[in-house]
Amino acid sequence: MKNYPKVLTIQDISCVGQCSLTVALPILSACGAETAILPTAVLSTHTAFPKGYTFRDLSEDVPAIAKHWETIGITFDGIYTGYLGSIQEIEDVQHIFDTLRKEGAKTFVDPAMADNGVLYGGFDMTYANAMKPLCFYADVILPNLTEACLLTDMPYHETYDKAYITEILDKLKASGAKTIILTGIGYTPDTTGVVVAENDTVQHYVHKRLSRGSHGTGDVYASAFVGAYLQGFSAFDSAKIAADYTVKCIENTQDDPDHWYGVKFETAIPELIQALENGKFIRKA
Ligand code: PXL
Repeated sequence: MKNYPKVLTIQDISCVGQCSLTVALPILSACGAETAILPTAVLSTHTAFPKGYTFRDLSEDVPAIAKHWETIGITFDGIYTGYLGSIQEIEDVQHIFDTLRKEGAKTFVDPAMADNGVLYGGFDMTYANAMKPLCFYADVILPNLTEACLLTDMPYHETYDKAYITEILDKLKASGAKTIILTGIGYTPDTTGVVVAENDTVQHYVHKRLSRGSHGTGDVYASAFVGAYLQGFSAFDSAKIAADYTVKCIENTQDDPDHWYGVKFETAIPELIQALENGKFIRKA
């Protein structure tokens, strides 16, 4: 791989469950990036496991860690945020974008807070509203449909048409969103896909929809997207590479009912690396 970007990812450590940092770190490494982590919380499992999970809030540590890096001049080519545990952390991340990015660095926000019309355990509308300014500040956002509805105060619908998606995109742009990667969008029962809105263009990458809904696929998707993007692929090509990889991860998991909590993303890493290698010639940088 051509580039060796230095990326900071800010999200929780769910010790068991194949999401957030345990997914982002290996995928970004596979994409050839040097990766630094800033954990927002430590949980025994992600919040979809049966109740009883532990939650250690690291909101106090986040600014202290960032301050240390700032004083010794550590900066990044990309900063990518996922699940943030508190409103305080959402606010602090904006400051971290300002202080720890290299010139020309890109910021990516996956507003990981909801899916299928429901907020994740522990989050409420105050949290969802606090996510808005961060999303409208970032260079690239990667919401699913539920999160996009929360960011735009639109009602969530399970079935919809193009006009509904266009209205959501327009509202996001009017609020200041720049590149929008809207995941899980399909207009027929057996397809889904990614809508990429950038400048004045809107493109839709359509792919097959697998019947099994899977936890952690948003994190797998966002990590592969950021990894490809920092290798110099366009937003649309990164969206495609990440989508094909995520589909493969679900395929490799779907016949195992015991593996309900995440996807076997490790098994498809060779295909992800191959896609990055094969696509070298279409890179913009
Ligand atoms: O994959 C998103 C995610 C990340 N982190 C934690 C979660 C979830 C989704 O449920 O609970 C702690």
